[in-house]
Amino acid sequence: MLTGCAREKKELPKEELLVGFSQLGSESGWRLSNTDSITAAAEKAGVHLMMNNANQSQEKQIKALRSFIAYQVDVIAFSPIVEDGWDSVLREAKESGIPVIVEDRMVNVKDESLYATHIGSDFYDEGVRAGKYLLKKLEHLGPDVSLRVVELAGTTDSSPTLGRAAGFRDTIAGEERITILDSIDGDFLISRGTECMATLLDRYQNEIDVVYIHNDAMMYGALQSIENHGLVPGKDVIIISVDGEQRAIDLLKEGRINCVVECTPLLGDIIMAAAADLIAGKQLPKEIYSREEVYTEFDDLSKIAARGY
Ligand code: GYE
Repeated sequence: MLTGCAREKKELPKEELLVGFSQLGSESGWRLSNTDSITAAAEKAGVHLMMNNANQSQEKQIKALRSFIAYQVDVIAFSPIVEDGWDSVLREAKESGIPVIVEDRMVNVKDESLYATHIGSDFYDEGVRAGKYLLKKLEHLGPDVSLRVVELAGTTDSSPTLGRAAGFRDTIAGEERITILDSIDGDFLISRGTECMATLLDRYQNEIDVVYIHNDAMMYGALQSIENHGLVPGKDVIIISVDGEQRAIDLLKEGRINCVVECTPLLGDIIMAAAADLIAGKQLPKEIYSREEVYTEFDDLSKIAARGY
């Protein structure tokens, strides 16, 4: 059946590369910028893009990947909503000879040959950067201070949540004056940021010194609840966020948050270049990490360039 509509890949000019991209959803500004970056890069590179948005459903993502396989795209790229559960569909892609680029989030598969490369951020390292900032802050606050932390985590079992949580914990582990009181799954959503922060403030009243938030969207939401509670963000409560959207950098400059760990969504060009390389038969590194910074209240913030997201 399928051979009837098979595309004669070898005869296609390079600019007619067909990439199927499965985006996991639209949960945050970061995600929208990631989608835009990929669309714009495809257009620039003359790549035909088949794009599907799974609206936060792994089932829909798997369906999208299967439809790309049936269509015999040249390359599949996708940002997996969670780490587990991809072995079968990736095996199907491999058996069909379609190389797969894992974009942004990571997969947990038994057989590494099921994907060609992962292009995105080192989430563990992002957690380490957040932890290092907090150790420095503690040092500035003096020897008599101890800090109680609550965490607004992202989607359970997603790789940014796992990495950001682990890197942070490992970094502060040796410091007895820092305690994590609680952690709630806010699903990377602004609305959940508001809700979860309100819950935590009710639960712990004025015991919270630090909020470690896994993305900017939840941070925007949390700020509302902190202010509604009569607290001054950035002063009464130390706030650490991840992503580094322009709006977060502006809040940092205003002193309303204290630290932003950078995580770039602008992956489009590198994805398109990798797709072309794979079709040309080149071997890519298994991990291609973005180079990223951390911005804190201790830095000269006037030098930060416009973010572009
Ligand atoms: O931090 C968050 C988004 O997977 C790195 O997902 C991404 C995360 C990002 O919704 O804002």
